[in-house]
Amino acid sequence: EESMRQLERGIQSGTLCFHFENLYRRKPGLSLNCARLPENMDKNRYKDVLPYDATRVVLQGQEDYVNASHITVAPPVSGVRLCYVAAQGPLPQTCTQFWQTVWEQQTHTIIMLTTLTERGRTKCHQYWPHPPEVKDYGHMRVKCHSEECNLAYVTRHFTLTHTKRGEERAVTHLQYVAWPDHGVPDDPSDFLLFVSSVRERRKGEEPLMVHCSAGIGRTGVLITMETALTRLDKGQPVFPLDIVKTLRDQRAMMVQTTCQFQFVCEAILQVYKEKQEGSKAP
Ligand code: PTR
Ligand code: PTR
Repeated sequence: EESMRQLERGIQSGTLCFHFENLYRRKPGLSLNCARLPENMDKNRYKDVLPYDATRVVLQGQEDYVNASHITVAPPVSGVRLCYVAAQGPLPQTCTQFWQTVWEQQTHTIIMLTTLTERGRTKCHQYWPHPPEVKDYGHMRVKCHSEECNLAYVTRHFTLTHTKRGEERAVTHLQYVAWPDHGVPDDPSDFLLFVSSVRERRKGEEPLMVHCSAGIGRTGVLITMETALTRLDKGQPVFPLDIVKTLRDQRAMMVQTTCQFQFVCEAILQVYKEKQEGSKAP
């Protein structure tokens, strides 16, 4: 595969990382006005990580702001689009908006890529109750039924009830715990296993909710990885830099550091090579 040979050369020569560093972090010409309104500033965890007006998730009702962006990746030939909502880790004062987003965007899966604290600093508010408790966030009632851990991630099962409408839905929570911000996952194989369990949750074009602390670094890596694996499965060429550009056109700064980009590129190549070995085996 030509794109994989290019990828390997690009990693070895360092040109891929060079181009990554020269890619714009924010698409020129896109405004951030709603995120910057005085009444919305305390809904942003980081003052420098804001959604574009063009792709922000607009909530129903008067207060329509949440720090979250719609992300859509075009399908490979004969596939469906990959849809996501990329969000910041909720703050104590934005848990209601977070659950409202889950409800209104009709997502049944939340992917969390951060722990609640890292090196003594808060990265995300715990926006769910401990099992078997129930907690209300505005009109959203969340019940946590179960919590199971394996080596790299925690799976939780929630029931989300819209108390005004009396409707309920099952939501699954997958939390990857071995990945500090600005860094890369501790173990690429664990991470790849996690990405495959994420992929198993896909139902057509239903969006997955993905968040970390800022909703750009680790969230960008996960989306780039799932996109690349989906293309590899379909035998389509994979150009990681193009994927990152597509993401940054929808949410600024997706894939935050050069190390993260290098990590994704190497992981893609590793998967490709394992597939090749697999198909050569008798
Ligand atoms: N601080 C981030 C970065 O370095 O890319 C994002 C950012 C970039 C934020 C530019 C604001 C920027 O400028 P302005 O507020 O003038 O649009
Ligand atoms: N201003 C913050 C910082 O640079 O620390 C913003 C920030 C925080 C950016 C975390 C990225 C972060 O990582 P992630 O998107 O993976 O949570």
